[in-house]
Amino acid sequence: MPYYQHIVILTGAGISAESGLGTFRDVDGLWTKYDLNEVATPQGFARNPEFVHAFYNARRTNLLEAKPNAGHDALARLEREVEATVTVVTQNIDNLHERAGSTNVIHMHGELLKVRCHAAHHVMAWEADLDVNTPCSLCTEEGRAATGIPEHLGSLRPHVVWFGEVPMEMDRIYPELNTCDLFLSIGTSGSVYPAAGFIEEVRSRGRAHTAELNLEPSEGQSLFAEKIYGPATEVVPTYVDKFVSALS
Ligand code: BJW
Repeated sequence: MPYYQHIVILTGAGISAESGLGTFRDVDGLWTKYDLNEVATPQGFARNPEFVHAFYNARRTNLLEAKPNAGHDALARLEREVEATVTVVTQNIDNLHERAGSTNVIHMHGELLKVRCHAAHHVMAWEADLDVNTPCSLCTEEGRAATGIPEHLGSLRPHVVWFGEVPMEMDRIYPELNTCDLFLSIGTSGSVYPAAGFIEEVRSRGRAHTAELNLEPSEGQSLFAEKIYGPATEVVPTYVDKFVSALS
């Protein structure tokens, strides 16, 4: 196993599936039960905010009951036990990487346990249910009035990235992709951009080893040098074990 200095790990819903959080595009995934245009677009939220709040309230409750699994634990172990810089770029809005012990996590699609207001974009931690009447406790009356959007005066929305919105922290993510020497993609179908394009970004530099660990081949599988298929709770710990023991 070569010596790596900078490891970037892209994760998706598949790493949290065995913690009981639903994926999106699998046979029983969230997008088979919900129309993504209704619950994961700004237009859907504008049309029916109560419905979107109910969708995220249920997922928040589910997350509060969930626990990190052996896949999350293994990535935290990797960060602890190798000398390399390990960055997890996650598309997931859950906090299971952090709860497993990973300390360098970038949430490109936001965080389920945060909300923000429409008026001043205050972001705050949030574990309770949310509804259209929940006001932003940080907004002043002037701030609310300044939005010019009467129906959104200081009201709150989930701090997540919907289709058509710009993902978060891209200015931190691209430098990571451009300087890593190992890129792992774990538990993602590779069907949502810009994350689906990260493998090409990494390959364009031509210096990083690339590996996909997933239940099944993703849409971008042909672009990865190494492919390992199986449940995240099995393949990720095995991969990390080999990695860590080769270094010791
Ligand atoms: C297991 C497993 C187990 C199962 N073990 N594995 C054409 C080209 C380029 C872009 C576009 C385009 N057409 C449209 C776009 C834009 C659009 C897009 O990509 N659309 C596609 C449908 C084509 N993208 C956007 O709008 C994004 N914004 C954007 O592009 O802004 C422009 C911009 C970019 C950059 C800089 C400046 C400007 C925003 C995308 C927002 C996505 N939001 C969601 C919801 C977030 C909140 C929430 O969670 O509710 O993010 S949608 C949903 O999909 C969620 C996920 O993060 C994301 C990815 O899903 P993921 O994680 O891959 O899950 P699945 O279910 O798809 O796959 C799970 C995988 O796990 C499977 O492969 C299983 O096999 C596997 N698995 N069990 C291991 N036990």
